Amino acid sequence: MSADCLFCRVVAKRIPARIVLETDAVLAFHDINPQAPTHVLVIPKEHFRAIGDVDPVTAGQILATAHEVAKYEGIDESGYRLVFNTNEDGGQTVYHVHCHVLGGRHMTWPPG
Ligand code: IU
Repeated sequence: MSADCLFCRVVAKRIPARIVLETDAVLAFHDINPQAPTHVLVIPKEHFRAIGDVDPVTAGQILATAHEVAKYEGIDESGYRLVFNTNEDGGQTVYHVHCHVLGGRHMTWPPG
């Protein structure tokens, strides 16, 4: 746990979140400022700054859980988008790696 990390505090249940799924390794919860009808964040419980710092096993757990979230939210067949905003140009604002699961509407391309 990183003492000043917001998402570590969510993992520790010190900050409330609307949890969708939880395993020993990862937590999925609704984004506080949703950008689509479904907008869930999947995070590892262990603190990693960004996707480049994550080991392959944990990365796989994040992706597998993201798909489970899509199934749980009923958007796996209609379609969804997974996003890892990474570092400044990537638009990352919270430096505890997280996978955005977005769906429930048609996504445009390219992203802004
Ligand atoms: P980003 O990829 O680092 O920009 O995404 C951070 C996300 O975390 C963003 O979508 C916020 O709305 C979301 N979030 C949250 O769900 N709860 C919070 O307390 C804070 C940010 I601060």
